[in-house]
Amino acid sequence: MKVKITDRDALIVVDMQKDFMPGGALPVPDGDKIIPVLNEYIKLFEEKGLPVFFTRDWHPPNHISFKGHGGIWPPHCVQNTEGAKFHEELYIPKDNKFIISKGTSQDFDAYSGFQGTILESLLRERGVRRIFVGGVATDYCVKNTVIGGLNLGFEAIVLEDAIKGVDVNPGDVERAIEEMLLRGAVFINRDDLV
Ligand code: VGL
Ligand code: ZN
Repeated sequence: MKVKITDRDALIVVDMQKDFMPGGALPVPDGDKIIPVLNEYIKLFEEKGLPVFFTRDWHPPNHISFKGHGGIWPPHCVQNTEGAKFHEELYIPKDNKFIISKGTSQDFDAYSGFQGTILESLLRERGVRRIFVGGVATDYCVKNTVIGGLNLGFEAIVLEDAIKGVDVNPGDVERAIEEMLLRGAVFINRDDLV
């Protein structure tokens, strides 16, 4: 399938932080392997003058999603720590990029980049109608960001070659993909973009 990028499009790069990469606190297996192709998408959007949004998990130290504080996850992406930084190979444009922090309050978690953030208003201000989404994890923050966007009326295109999941329960990634498809997301690869 061929998809043409227009000036109503934006790219959302989900949670490409050290803690979600191999060696991090909550690693997504092979999470770093998608960086080269993600960078290609990022540069393509940059060349076309289109906005690129980078979401990041940005939790306080006693966050509700952490084990011992009501949640299931090991502590990860704690504000201002090394693990919360973006992977150093991730390409971040100088201009027309936005960092969206989520899960920033102790008592509130957010798997979607739209939850408790200004992402929607930033997209609407720019006339964005369609979001292209890549990053990690397919079965958590990517899925919820895609569905969150669809629920708000955006079209959503998932970058199939630039996502990775965790599969805490085997089949989670497959089910996440199925759910995104059922809700109307379209899946493409780098070669589909013109
Ligand atoms: C995520 C688990 C906990 C994600 C964030 O980015 O997919 N997963 N917090
Ligand atoms: Zn988190």
